[in-house]
Amino acid sequence: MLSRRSLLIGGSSACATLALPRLACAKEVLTAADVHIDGYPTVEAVKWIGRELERETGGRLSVRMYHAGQLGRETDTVNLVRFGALDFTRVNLAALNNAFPATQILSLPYVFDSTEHMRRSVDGPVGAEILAAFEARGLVGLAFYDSGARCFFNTHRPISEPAELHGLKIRVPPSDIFMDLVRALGANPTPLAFGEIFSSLQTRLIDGAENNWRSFHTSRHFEVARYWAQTEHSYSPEALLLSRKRFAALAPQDRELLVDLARRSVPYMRELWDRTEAESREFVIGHGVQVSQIDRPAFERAAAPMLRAHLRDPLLERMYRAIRSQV
Ligand code: GTR
Repeated sequence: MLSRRSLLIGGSSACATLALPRLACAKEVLTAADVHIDGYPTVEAVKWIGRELERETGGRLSVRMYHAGQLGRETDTVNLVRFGALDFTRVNLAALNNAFPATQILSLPYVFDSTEHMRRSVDGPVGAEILAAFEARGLVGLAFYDSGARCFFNTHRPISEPAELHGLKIRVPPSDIFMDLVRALGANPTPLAFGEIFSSLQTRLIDGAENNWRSFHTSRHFEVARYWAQTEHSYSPEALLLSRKRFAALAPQDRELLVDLARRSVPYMRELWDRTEAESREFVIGHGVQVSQIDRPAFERAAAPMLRAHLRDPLLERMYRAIRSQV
């Protein structure tokens, strides 16, 4: 893992340090972090932005991607970006739920009926309002990316109804929403960083976790947890965030370019997502993972009280109504 100090040094541009006129500064490398491995659709989308940026600026601006969690946990990378030690981070909204309450609406259970429904919502006014909310705390919200439908997987048994989750220790991301949901379903939530899931499954510290097909495959969790339940309880999307400090230091035309490229990276990412999500599903099933269909109304009923409790917040309630009107 790189030290924060080396990042700070690497991240500060010669232009800023030497107060040289911008045009005299040859090259600026923007740094980016992602917990996923190279080739994962979110990593590829940010690399695409980097390539386009380099092309459009004749090599003056580019992006260096630190993938596979090289810069640590998602919550740590968010802070690095807020303080300007790192330029971009791509994290799931789960890592932002506690610090940015507006994000909770996109992570709550059974808010979306399908991928298309989630995409419509993040592409519309609700998505725009949430991206704007990042400004208040040193961030620029650039884009939402897909993260599929999150489902439970475990090392013990097939699950088709909530009662079968009772007593299992289930890893959750660092979000009160996910803690509450897993508790509501009768399991024991255990918050852990993404990078710790594989070994925690192996050592039996946890019995399972929940995530999408692509991440289940590429993080190799399927090699240890052999039971997958198609719960689709959350579509919690990914966010691409940029440091507000870095954004402010860019020339106006570079800012515009970056915002435009982030917007255009979304269809690129979605295309990649659709293809690789299906590939991953086939791959893990081909490698012996047992998939159970679930009693969806039973899961929705079990999650309903915690959903209602969170919707007591007027902001979330308003957004929920807007999202549900777009089914
Ligand atoms: C994945 C997401 C990651 C990370 C992970 C987790 O779906 O892409 O950014 O948040 O879930 O559960 O920690």
